Amino acid sequence: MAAAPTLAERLRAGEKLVSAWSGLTDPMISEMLGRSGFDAVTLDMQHGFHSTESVQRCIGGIALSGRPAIVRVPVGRFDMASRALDMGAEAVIAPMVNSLADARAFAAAMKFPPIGQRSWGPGRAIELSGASESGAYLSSANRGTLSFAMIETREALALLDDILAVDGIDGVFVGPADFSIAWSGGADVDPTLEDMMGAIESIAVRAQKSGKLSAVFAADPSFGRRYHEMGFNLVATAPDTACLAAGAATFLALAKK
Ligand code: 3PY
Ligand code: MG
Repeated sequence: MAAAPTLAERLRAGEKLVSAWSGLTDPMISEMLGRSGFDAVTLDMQHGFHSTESVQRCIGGIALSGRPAIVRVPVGRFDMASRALDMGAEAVIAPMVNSLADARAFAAAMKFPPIGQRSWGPGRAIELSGASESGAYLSSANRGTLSFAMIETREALALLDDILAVDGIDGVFVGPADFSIAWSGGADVDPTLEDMMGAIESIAVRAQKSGKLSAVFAADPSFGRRYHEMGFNLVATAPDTACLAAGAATFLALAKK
């Protein structure tokens, strides 16, 4: 039986995918998100509660659901980016990449030589990826795993083409909440701010022109289709906390009806 296509293969083939978003640290929760039909599950270490240990455990839960895991590391934690790959993540998102130095450091942590300086130790990743042996993993990992640099400030937007040109950066990931704070000069936080949607669309268009991928967080899930139509390859939505709250409220309302 042919192996299922990886996240990288599906995105590069032009599929429009949707990832769920996990901030809660129990592996059953991330497994359930994977079983709900999302194309991937993202574990958030920046604002969610995930730790090194919970990422390690939750990647196992997500693997049980047959889905790929993505990890968002905390700001500047490029060491954790390598560890997330070692633990079997298929993609890593680095927040607040606001300089070329950040982008290069992230790429270096994510890619083995000659592109970067990732250090060898992917035991768990080899098991989960189904690679037959070390050499097979080494030769496929640089292309098979994805690095997404977050664009969520005006500095990052100004540097977009340079960030996209960094060897080892596979794509960019827009954070519309932080972007709205930057866009409004600190006056507002509104990830659906209409006034900035043209700028957000231009990020997807420029990524595509440079042959790289683009992704975006949709706080409002009804933006999913719109973002895909703008050209984004991947939309992340459905935080587990919001799913739980919305599901519980629905049950309660129905029980009282
Ligand atoms: C943002 O919208 O700023 C994000 O980082 C999404 O999680
Ligand atoms: Mg952000």
